[in-house]
Amino acid sequence: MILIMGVAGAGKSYFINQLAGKQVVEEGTDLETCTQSCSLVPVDIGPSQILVVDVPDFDDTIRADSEILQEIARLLAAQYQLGVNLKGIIYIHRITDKRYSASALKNLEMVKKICGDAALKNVLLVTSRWAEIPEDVGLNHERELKENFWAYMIARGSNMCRFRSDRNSALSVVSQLLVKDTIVLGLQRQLVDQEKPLNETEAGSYLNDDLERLKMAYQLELASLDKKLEIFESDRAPTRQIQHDWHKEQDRLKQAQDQQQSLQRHVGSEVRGEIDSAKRRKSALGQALAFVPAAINMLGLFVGIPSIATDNL
Ligand SMILES: Nc1nc2c(ncn2[C@@H]2O[C@H](COP(=O)(O)OP(=O)(O)OP(=O)(O)O)[C@@H](O)[C@H]2O)c(=O)[nH]1
Ligand SMILES: [Mg+2]
Repeated sequence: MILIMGVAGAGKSYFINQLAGKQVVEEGTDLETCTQSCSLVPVDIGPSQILVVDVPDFDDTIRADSEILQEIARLLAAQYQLGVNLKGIIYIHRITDKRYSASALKNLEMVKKICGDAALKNVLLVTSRWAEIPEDVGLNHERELKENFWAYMIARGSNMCRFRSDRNSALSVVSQLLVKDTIVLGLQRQLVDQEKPLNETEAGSYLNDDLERLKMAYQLELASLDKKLEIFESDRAPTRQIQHDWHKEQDRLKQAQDQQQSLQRHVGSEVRGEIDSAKRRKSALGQALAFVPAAINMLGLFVGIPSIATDNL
């Protein structure tokens, strides 16, 4: 199994479609988030079959980061416990991007936290869209990535390579991971071996700290609105607007609290329980896809399998 990650519009789904040689996952636009949940795509590569996961990006406009991390954590906990081999992560970045956006930084940081330093040698940092930029400008961007944003990962064994937007290039990128030893990610060790709740894993605590900062900002804003309410006590028009803002801020605070709470789940043991009960039940999906190996079949319970993709099996 291989995970494909990167910022919204980086070209994760495009890469997977090129690799599969047909449209198996939906592509979006450069700006808006398209892939909303993890999809598991089985792809034939020569004599071997691999599972490619189209991973939704963090800092998404629709779903909370905590929700996305839970989904990734469930999939990775299931894959590890089912004994499906993981070869690594492909992180895609558009070489055309002039600046490394806050979103791209967050996605990169999450890749690092999910992997842990010891697994960074199984990360491929892939630049795409070379045809859309003069070669010398691309080379400058590439140097900046290598010396700056990606230096930490490269020092710990991550490799850089270029994706030339076609099937052959996608195959050559993926084959660089396939020759590597299989890997267990830091997140998997923390969730499954150490039985930590998600908020105590590196990736979860990173998001938890973010939420803590947001909560403090909302609380400060609420306190300032309380003061304004006292000042304008007898003046109805501004009071109404302040009350409206107060409720909006209160809602945001509640959402951040709910997200923090959702990160407290013991994903590793929850998934183990689900796998055990699915084994007992011999799930409906298992019967529908009886020709798919059992472990992959089970993994399908934790994510969506695009229907066209199963033609490949
Ligand atoms: N020509 C060309 N178009 C690309 C390439 N990569 C992505 N695109 C286009 O860029 C748009 C965004 O690509 P997607 O593959 O949907 O991006 P994504 O990373 O899956 O984005 P999300 O699912 O939103 O996170 C789509 O219209 C793709 O067809 C590429 O290498 N070459
Ligand atoms: Mg996508």
